[in-house]
Amino acid sequence: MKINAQRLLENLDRYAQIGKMGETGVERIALSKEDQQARDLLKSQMIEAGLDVHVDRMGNMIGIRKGKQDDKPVAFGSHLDTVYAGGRFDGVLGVLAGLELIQTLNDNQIETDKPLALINFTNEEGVRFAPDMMGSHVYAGMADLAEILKSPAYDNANESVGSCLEAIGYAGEMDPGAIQFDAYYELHIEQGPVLELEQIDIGVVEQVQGIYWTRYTVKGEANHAGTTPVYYRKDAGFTAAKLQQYIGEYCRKKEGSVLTTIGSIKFSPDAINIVPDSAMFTLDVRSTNETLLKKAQLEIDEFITETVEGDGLSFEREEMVRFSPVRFPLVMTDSVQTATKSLRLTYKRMPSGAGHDAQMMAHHCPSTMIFIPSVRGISHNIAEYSHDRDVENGANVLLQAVIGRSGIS
Ligand code: HGY
Ligand code: MN
Ligand code: MN
Repeated sequence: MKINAQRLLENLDRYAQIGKMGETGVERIALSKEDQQARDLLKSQMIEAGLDVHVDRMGNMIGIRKGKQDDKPVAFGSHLDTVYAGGRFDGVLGVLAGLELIQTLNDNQIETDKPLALINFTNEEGVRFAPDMMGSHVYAGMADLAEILKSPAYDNANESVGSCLEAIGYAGEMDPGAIQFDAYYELHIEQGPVLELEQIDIGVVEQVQGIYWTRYTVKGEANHAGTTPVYYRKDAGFTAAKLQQYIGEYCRKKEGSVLTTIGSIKFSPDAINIVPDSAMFTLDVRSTNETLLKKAQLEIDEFITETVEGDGLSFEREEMVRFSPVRFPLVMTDSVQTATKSLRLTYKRMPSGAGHDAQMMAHHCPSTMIFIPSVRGISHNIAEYSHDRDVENGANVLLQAVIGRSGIS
């Protein structure tokens, strides 16, 4: 039994129109009206595929397909939201390949032993509301729902996760975590260059990097760019530049064992002729090794304190995310490997550099991921692309892994 590749590719095209940016890009920020449109389309397709649709208080969407046994469902899915100026595969591939899996079983009138669950998790990207992997984080019981619903948008303190969920009509009734899953599979693009460079069909994902997100605000004193002598300046921008230099060099010295990124920096008052009085920047630190992750965070914080105070300035520090590295259980990674070999596809056991909902679901049930190659390793970019044959291969591996786990008797 194979999936209907044409139907899946057409569906990917359909969702790529929702939040379309340029020729190939998609911008569908969590809890935006574009997210709402994609959710509405998914809900109608879930109902059409005969699923019982549940929406929990985090806005996570869960479509249940009954099985012969009244057992914990085998779950699979990912997320429909994207980053700013994102691509047409990140997240949505896992959700639509999951829908295609259901449609293929329907076409073949097959009822699995265990029930199945297709999931769209809320706000995986975390680009407007922290933390990322928000919906799965709460579903796995790792964060307090009330607290998360109060999370304000980075760009508008008057908008919260809760108020936006209400506004788009996805503030559900079910408590997150109410449905206990047997296992969770996530098909996703690799978002890196490895599979393409090594000409390998499938990534069997063994572990996911830990992620620390921290926001710093260096505080100086606004002053006139033309009248203020350098010795008199408290230039938050100049001090922040020293920190950027250190942080950029830090990961270049670690040869990939630790990655450090400043993805956003904002000066205020942000004017050409004013010495900035504040420089706010975000720090993203990642490693598969929790000791290295903690050490990097510590060393960077020490440097920030020393440099800012040495320049006579001060700073604020806000911890946004502290996710540990996760290793998936052998029973799950082997099930993906078996499914891949049954389809005569090549595979590589590998880590994930990106965070994913599976990283959170690993705290709820046995979980794992399936990667397909990303062209030129590009992602979080409108040029993100994966070939049709890789999309088809990934969806067929997902189908075989899930029916292997759920059983067909
Ligand atoms: O940040 C990440 O790794 C994911 O794309 N949210
Ligand atoms: Mn993703
Ligand atoms: Mn992403």
